[in-house]
Amino acid sequence: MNHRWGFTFITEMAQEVLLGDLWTSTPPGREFQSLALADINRDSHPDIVINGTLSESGQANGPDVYLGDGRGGWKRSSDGLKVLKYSSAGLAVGDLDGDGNLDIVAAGNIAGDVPNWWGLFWFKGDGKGGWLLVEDSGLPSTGLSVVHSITLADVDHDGLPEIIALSGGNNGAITMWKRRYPAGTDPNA
Ligand SMILES: [Ca+2]
Ligand SMILES: [Ca+2]
Ligand SMILES: [Ca+2]
Repeated sequence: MNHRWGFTFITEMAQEVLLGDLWTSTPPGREFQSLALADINRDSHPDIVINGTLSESGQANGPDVYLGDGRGGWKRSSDGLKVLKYSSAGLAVGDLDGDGNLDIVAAGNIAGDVPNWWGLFWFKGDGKGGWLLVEDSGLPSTGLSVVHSITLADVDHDGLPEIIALSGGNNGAITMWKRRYPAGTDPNA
């Protein structure tokens, strides 16, 4: 057999290299919905960020990060991210505050099992794979219909990215969130 593509399968517990026709589903009770690539820890090796890691109700959820070693090995680096009740597919990686370290903006539900209680959460990166939820980010922590997709773009060319989120469901909408104050000029900081 002449396989043109092999693949690396990354699980929660371990990474295995599977070639060819093998396929393995995610473990029972878990689901991953979205993926982004970025060099989180600035070692020039791409890293993987995943969101929508739904597991059993009542467990802490949130994005997952796997740091790549450049040789196909991956190390989990998700400390500080598991603060949500549920997470959805909404995920983007970028430097939200211009400090040079990549941040994660992820959609999730921190409030409970209620429709339209989805929000956007800024996890500030330390450039080494550590994460801290910015509690008073000003982003909505609830009130959105389920967020399927997020992207970042500096729409107004002020040097900081805006957050553009697509909500689905009955109250579907595209919303854009802009920092009111560029880095270092927030009078409330
Ligand atoms: Ca890296
Ligand atoms: Ca940053
Ligand atoms: Ca901007």
